[in-house]
Amino acid sequence: MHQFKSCAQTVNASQSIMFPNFLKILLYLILIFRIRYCLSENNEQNATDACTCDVEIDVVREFMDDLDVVQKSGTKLESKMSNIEKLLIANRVPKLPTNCMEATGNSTKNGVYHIQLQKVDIDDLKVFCVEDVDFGGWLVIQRRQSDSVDFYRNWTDYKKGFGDLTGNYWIGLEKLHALTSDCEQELYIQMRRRNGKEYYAKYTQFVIAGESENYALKKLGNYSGNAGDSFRRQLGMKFSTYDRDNDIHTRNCAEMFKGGWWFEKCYLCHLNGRYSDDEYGVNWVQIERLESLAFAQMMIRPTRNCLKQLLLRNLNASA
Ligand SMILES: [Ca+2]
Repeated sequence: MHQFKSCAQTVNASQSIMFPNFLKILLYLILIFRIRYCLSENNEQNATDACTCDVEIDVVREFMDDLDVVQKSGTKLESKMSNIEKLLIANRVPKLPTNCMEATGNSTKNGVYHIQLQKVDIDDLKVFCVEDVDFGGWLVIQRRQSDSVDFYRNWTDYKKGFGDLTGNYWIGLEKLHALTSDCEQELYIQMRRRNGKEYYAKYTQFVIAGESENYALKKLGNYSGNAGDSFRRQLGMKFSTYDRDNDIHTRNCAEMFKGGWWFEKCYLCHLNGRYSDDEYGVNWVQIERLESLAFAQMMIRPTRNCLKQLLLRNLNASA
């Protein structure tokens, strides 16, 4: 009996769709043979433990009938399942927000919030949101404020991200690509010199390519601010680290200037340079050519186009 039960249990409905007829007949014969054997064995032994073979025969017949039905309607069933799957994917409503505009909601506090990044399968990503700059909703992708974190790192580190979310921080190129390629973003860069004077540079678009294009800086849109448009020079450049020289200089810019960046030959701005009071470090040439900044913070926020897209997506999902 035990053998019979385990045999019946191992056949599942999905396998049965493709089950060839002769195998089905063979299985049927084997099952009937085993049940009959079971019945005769029980008769001989006049077993006191009740044999449930009659019940099992009904179960097997029912099972075989089901097999027939499933096999006949197999194609229809598969097509229905595929439609349901498509509907589920199309209407996949995010459990968490996908940006700081949504994550912060009515809050006006700067701090750590939770978002999700479907593109890279991250269901719960902690991000730092800034609410007290330019109407808020900014997500921090990079920050320099001290020398506590070394930014002279290899490709893998820059790809994954490193540092402290509330301190010196690099979000990682893979996440940056996911954030900027799924929905249009704008960029805001805050900077402060050692004398305390503050600057900013804002760009209406910010798109970072995927790894297959070496995370190239693809779009910057239009500039506004008081820092000068030093980032424009790096537009179109691939990302480089000391172990991945993708710049257009004959030498290795990342090695020369101790950090990963979108170098050309080599830069008008480099916010991932060595944090020090050296001339070459965290630089924005149009603020001061030979002075390393005391503070730099890069932030992104969905553009109006992106917000419209998100609104439509949510409306479709809830319809
Ligand atoms: Ca080079």
